[in-house]
Amino acid sequence: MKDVTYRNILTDRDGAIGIITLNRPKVLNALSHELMEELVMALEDFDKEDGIRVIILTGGERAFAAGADIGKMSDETTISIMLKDRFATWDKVRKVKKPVIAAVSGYALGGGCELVMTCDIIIASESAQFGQPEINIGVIPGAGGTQRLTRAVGKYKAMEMILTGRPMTAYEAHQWGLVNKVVPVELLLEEAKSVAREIAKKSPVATKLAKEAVLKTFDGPISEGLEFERKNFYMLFSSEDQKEGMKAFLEKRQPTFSGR
Ligand code: DAK
Repeated sequence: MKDVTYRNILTDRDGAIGIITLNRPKVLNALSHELMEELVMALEDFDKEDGIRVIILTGGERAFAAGADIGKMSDETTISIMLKDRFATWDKVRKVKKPVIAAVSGYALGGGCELVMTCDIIIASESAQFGQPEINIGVIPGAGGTQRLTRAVGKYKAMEMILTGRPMTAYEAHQWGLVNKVVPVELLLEEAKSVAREIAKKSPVATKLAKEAVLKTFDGPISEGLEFERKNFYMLFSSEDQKEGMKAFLEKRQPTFSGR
């Protein structure tokens, strides 16, 4: 299959493995809409390509992704963000049928952590950090964080992370069941490939159906939860605290929240 030229991601192949690397290092791979559209295009292409059995999604050494692009979100209102319906692109990530392995180094925060959690297996380097810091900028997770993190680590740890905004180290994430394995940074991609190669030897139809069946354990109820989370996320764009929180981040100062 002919590769498209992307501006925000890189794609590569290694035998039956399709590799996608998020590539906006200057902003720690902040997930702009353009990046997400390219990511979905690459995922869908690998999903269709016969020779590819497993997909690896990775980022840079310093950051997998530090979240959605705050600069592009700070002026949104409840209605403007709702009408743009950017979640439609995010929804396509979880429609990929082939197994997707996340190989995570550095920051996986906010939307970055949410993107990781849409993957099927998570391999982390020792430097990885997982967190939902949206509360620090006056909003809440909007791309599945309240639902998937809670299912992965349980109510109490999820509450702590979502309410304090404090991230977990790779080892904590492993201990809490969010990541499958922690490896030294230089072995990250190799470890992800080794798991991918093992899966690639299995029947491709069986792996797809196995993935679909495992996801069924939360697809029904999770869609209601995602809808609920999304409405609350949109609603916060009517608050002064969202404006103040995002503005403060962009101006590199501490926010002052008024509760309005
Ligand atoms: N957005 C935009 N730029 C970002 C960014 C982000 N999320 N994170 C980092 N950057 C930029 C910084 O502004 C800085 O740019 P310059 O000043 O160099 O131009 C550059 O990346 C390097 O960052 P720092 O200088 O801050 O680096 P440090 O090592 O000091 O700190 C950090 C690293 C990761 C602790 C810090 O950058 C940080 O706190 N970043 C923000 C983390 C965060 O709050 N993430 C959650 C964002 S909200 C949606 C889908 C998803 C979402 C929302 C909507 N829809 C489909 C509608 C998700 C929301 C979020 O993720």
